[in-house]
Amino acid sequence: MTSTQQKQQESGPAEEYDVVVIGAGVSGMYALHHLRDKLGLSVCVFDGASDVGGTWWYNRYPGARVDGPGSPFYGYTFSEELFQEFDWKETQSEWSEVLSYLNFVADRLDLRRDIRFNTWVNDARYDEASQRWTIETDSGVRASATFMICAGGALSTANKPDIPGIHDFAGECYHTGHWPHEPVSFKGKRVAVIGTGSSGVQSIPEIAKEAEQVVVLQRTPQFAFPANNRPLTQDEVAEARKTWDSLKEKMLENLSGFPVDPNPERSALDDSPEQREALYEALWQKGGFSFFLNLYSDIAVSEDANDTLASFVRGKIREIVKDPETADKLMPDHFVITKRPILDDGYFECYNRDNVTLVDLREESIERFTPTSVVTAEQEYPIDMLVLATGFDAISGTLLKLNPVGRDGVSLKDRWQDRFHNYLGMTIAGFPNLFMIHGPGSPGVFYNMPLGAERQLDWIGECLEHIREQNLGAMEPSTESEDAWGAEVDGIANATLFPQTNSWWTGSNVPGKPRYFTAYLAGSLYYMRIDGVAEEGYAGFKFEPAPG
Ligand code: NA7
Repeated sequence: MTSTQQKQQESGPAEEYDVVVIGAGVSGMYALHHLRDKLGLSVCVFDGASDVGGTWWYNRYPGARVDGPGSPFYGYTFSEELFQEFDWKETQSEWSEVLSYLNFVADRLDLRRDIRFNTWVNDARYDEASQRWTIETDSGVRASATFMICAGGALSTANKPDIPGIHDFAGECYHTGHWPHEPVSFKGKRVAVIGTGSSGVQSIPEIAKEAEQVVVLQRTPQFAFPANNRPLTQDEVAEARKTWDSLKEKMLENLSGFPVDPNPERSALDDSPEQREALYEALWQKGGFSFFLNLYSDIAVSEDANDTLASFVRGKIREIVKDPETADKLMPDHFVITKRPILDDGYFECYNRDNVTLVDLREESIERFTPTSVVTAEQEYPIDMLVLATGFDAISGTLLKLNPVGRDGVSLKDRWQDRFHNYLGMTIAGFPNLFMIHGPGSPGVFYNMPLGAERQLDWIGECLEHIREQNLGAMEPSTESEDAWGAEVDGIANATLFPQTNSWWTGSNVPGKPRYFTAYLAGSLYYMRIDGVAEEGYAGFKFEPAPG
């Protein structure tokens, strides 16, 4: 008797679907709409949260905003109606506005009737005889489906530091990625923040406005660029609505999935220092993600070109931060943009406040927590609240936490010990009919994420139709095609400076995680590549006929 059959005997029959989707965030929501409403499949989505939104449901910390190229282009493109009818208010929307948008989409597409909220999927197993996945949940619901789509998010499993005494700290303690839904007051409190990635950089200035004292515990100084968030003007919104077709076309053509014209290929070293300075200054003043979309083409590949931008930003930090010692501690020393670029709103400025202290953990490491303080190698800081802005076990962490069990009873943890083996960033040998969205080996966070999810799911939809039309039962890639794909991913990344920096992109933020650059860095070319595979009859995949 297989373990699936055994479980079935123990806890009764499973609900049956064509597709189960894990995660009701941006990707899972589109998966449901596309597969249910467009392809006519029976679909059930599971999510541990009480409503839609994924990342945006969880990340409600003060200052949390879209920090990519912002609204109105952080949204779905498959429906012109959705684009025309939602009123985005700011260029870098706050989490609550993105959540309103996702609620609007869920209402409009009547998604909630097929989503099981407050239901955490804690087991997933493939049965070779029936060619089906069976999932178990913490609410006792069991479901079985031919296909399983893992849309649990690239940034959803919190990375929490294991520091002696941290669990004894008796004050309030929050991780930015699991921020409480009730208001959190910093008034009159001494707050320590660990972490200066996007979440720390966004939240620290907001916390400092209200708290009595803020102690920032910084392990790696970061480059941050002005967000220059502002209200969208009525003219901008009207123009975007009028030119939607051409905007969408641009998004599909653009390497990163945003409606901007491609840059002429130009090295930073082709310009004089004065010309470079003028460009960098203009982009700094403009703010937003335009910095990264309008740069020289070799910033991420040439050390010398990279240094021109890094020096410019270091100069800005020195200009903004009044105390030279604090400015020294804030000087980043990695290649600029090889850690996720951060957009800030008054981050460096907040170190000019009397109530903000910067602790450089490279000089003064954290030794332990007590119930009322954090103790470093230099001194004890009494605190009332601890904010962990310490990021995520990104890209692979959420799927590994589920740890699906595939063919021959092999678990994903076993399969992914040394590397996140996959083909096309969506499929895994030994795990038939399982698809990942924004997983390792895909462009993921290097592409406009809602659009990227749409494009991956459109591809998956066509693949499911192919399987249905050909009366096939299961598909999975060969290990040879995984190896070739891995070499392609590595080849693209290794031509850049990205793998040289420790970051969550390389997995180096989580102890013991395989350290390599997992994203397919060629942006939109990825979608041409996967379309090519489909056109060649799904080259690199093995198919099995449907069961008798
Ligand atoms: P990030 O970008 O991973 O930042 C986490 C921060 O926490 C970063 O400064 C880390 O330092 C720091 N960190 C992590 N663990 C520790 C320990 N143990 N001790 C001290 N400091 C630590 O996560 P975010 O949530 O800010 O942003 C994630 C993404 O969300 C972001 O890139 C956007 O795409 C949206 P490190 O740099 O690793 O030395």
